[in-house]
Amino acid sequence: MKKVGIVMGSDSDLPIIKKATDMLKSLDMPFEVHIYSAHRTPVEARDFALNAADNGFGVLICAAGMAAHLAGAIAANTTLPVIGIPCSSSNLDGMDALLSTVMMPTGIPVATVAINGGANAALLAAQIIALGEPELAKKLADKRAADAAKVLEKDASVMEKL
Ligand code: RP5
Repeated sequence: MKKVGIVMGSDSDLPIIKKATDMLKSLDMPFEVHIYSAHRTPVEARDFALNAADNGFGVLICAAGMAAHLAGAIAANTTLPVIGIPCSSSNLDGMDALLSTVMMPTGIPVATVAINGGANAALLAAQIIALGEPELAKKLADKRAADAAKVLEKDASVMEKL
């Protein structure tokens, strides 16, 4: 199975990345995590992106806050799908990173999830990889069914709480 590559701009983004890695672990998916910044280590970020396909990655997840250019900078150097997580690491609560990540120019797409949306970034990565992995596709379908059953369980007892 192709690996998911995860890059965060700073170790201060770790709590958001943990939500992604927990989800990937629950799906038994291979992944690799790095700290490369579009601003502080642009050469390493570029090299990682340029070599990602040859290094066995199938999807890349990039998390960054503030003037978040990481996902776009990575996407500029690979045709692998790139998922951006805007992080709420500033006084603007992630709105800065959301706009920086989502407003990509035509030709260099970044699939942007919610602010701090680590778990959904992992799920989207899994759905992409699952296109060529029937076992993983089944796990994702089972998870959807289990999540729906939990909601319906709550529905069945909600009136008792009122
Ligand atoms: C971004 O700036 C990082 O992704 C992080 O979210 C934010 C703040 O970084 P630190 O100053 O905490 O290293 O590049």
